[in-house]
Amino acid sequence: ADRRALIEALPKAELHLHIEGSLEPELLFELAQRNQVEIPFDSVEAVRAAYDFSNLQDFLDIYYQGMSVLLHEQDFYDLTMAYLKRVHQDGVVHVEIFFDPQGHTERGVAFDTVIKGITRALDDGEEQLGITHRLIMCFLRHLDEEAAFETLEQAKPWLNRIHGVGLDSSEVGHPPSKFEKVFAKARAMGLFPTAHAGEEGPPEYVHEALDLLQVRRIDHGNRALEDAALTQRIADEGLTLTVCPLSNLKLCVIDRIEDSPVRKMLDAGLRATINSDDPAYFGGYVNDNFQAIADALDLDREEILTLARNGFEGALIDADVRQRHL
Ligand code: ES4
Ligand code: ZN
Repeated sequence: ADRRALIEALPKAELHLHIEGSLEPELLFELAQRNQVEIPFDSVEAVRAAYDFSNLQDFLDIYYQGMSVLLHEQDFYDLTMAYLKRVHQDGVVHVEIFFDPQGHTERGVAFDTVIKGITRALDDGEEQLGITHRLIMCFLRHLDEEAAFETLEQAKPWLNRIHGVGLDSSEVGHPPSKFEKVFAKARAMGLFPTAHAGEEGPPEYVHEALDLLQVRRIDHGNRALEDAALTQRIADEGLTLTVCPLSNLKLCVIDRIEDSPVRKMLDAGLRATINSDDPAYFGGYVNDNFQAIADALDLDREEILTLARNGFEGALIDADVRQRHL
């Protein structure tokens, strides 16, 4: 009970959040009707019942299907604003949002439609709720590198609004090496590089993300712990890991929250952060993730404070802004 009050009161940053994964069944239903898109569910309850996954791919199939109701700029605005209003209640004051432009351009929705809606909501969220933001554009790793290059090209007029590039979707079989050239170009354009690595994929993929993509943050990173030298390197380089406990549980990356890598990461001196990933699909926003991990690992006050502080230390914000949060 004491823990809950502490978690709720803490100012927090969320660094690993797919905006398309914040599409709640209620809004999915509303947008399906508004846009007259057919979905294979006849109630909000039926949608929720379908959210039972045994691995990452199971989830991704439903996630891409859910996106199909997002067609117009206003839809992306409503999606993003709903997320900001929800996390405002959780005490989140800074968000770094992933978006998957290829999940939309592949369906014929223009890149500009997507980013206009998202950024308009981010601006309104900053003004109305005081939540600061960064936007990170992800490449879908199940698609080829050429498609990623096209996406990077489409992002060019928006570089004042996009701070980083990420790599997501089906990990196994799509190693970071596949995207070495496009990440080099993105870095040369001034974009901060991060990648999902070691969620389902082996430690070797985390090595590749560091060596070939030169990422400065690792999304998930669970399986990096299987390699002691790699773990030491992540600690030495002071890299941030964006861990998602409820996501790991829902996608069967772990069997129980108690098996979350967060305890080992903290003990190894790694900068672990707590995030929700795809909260509409995984059953919880940031505070739910903090609560689950704090209870399961019996975290004390200092450990909870460290996890929250790590979010600001790993954030893509200027030193003076960071200092104000710490
Ligand atoms: C994702 Cl949890 C996760 N892993 C990889 N790609 C993703 N896209 C959205 N959520
Ligand atoms: Zn993710």
